[in-house]
Amino acid sequence: MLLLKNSLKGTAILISVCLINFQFKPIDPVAQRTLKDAYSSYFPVGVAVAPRNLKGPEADLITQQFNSITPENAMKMGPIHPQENRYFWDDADAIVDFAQQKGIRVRGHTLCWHNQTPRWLFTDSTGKEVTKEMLLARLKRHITDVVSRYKGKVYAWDVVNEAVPDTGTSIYRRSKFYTIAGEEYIEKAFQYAHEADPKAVLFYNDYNTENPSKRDRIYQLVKKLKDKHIPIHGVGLQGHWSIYEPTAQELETSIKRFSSLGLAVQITELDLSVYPKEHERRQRKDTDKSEFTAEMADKQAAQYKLLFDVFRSYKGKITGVTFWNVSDKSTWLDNFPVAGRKDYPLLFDQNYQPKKAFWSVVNF
Ligand code: HXH
Repeated sequence: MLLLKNSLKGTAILISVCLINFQFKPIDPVAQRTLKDAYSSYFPVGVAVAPRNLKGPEADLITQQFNSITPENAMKMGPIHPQENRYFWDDADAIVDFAQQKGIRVRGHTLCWHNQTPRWLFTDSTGKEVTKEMLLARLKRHITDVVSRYKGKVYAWDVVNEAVPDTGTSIYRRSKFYTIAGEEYIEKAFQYAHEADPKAVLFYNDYNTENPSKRDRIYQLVKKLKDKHIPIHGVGLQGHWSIYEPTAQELETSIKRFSSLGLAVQITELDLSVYPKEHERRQRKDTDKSEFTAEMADKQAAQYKLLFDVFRSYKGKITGVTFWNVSDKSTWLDNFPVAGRKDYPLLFDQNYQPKKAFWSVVNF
């Protein structure tokens, strides 16, 4: 009897010791580090997703590591508004519902972009190009419907995407929006979005923002909007960079320049290609290798570290960093710009495991 009593007592003590350990002992802080925890006092860390990422191992990785998500394609005009009188909400709804269930914020992408636009947008029922008035009326209806549906659920929007050309001296890309409506379409897009959700944080978003000429023309565009009191709150640097670029100085120049206008800066589409950046689509050549070497892993870790060191040093000015896809298993850079070539631009490998670059980002 005494023996039984003692062994029960022993078990009780053992259980309480385990509980205390479970509750209070920090279990290897390094192995436990996640992106969202490491950066919790700096900015939300986000990821671009498709509905298929919201099940299985990718869903677990997303909820473990990220506290913001962005639909990679589901909220673009083509997918969400395929015909003038028909919206396709399923994919965007699924992503927003997932985020709400998991307590993750949503960054919307994108309301007005010259690519992935639906065919109906620029033509009338007789096949003729629409007038400026018609284009702006359609843009207003599109933006109002989309922003209203997710009002209070999407905290920030890329309102206008990639309106500045890469080369030349012009501020405005000669897109159909521009040739039909002139530069006013940009102001209008921000006004429509602000009217639909006055609390949403509104961004102009672009790539190649470290190119001095393009940086300067983007600056002029957003400055003009600010001077006219157009409701714009931030600039998105897409961050489609590589293991070779940008330098810390180039990045800092962009952050300082845009935040000098009182605008928030977010890195909205981060990935570091392991190949030198190319600016034309092309076929794969025999000399194009598709492997992820140890040298690439080291260089990528060093470049990610350099960039996040800069991001942290602009605490308060940088208000978000979003990765463009979940893991190297599949990314938009597979086959782009080189057909048939795989890329390895993210922090998690093809088996969803953290890469060397992951540790260089969370250990600081
Ligand atoms: C982004 N564009 C978009 O914002 C995002 O919505 C999309 O999911 C992925 C990337 C980046 C981009 C812009 C221009 C561009 C390529 C990518 O043009 C090129 C065309 C050929 C070769 C190089 C660039």
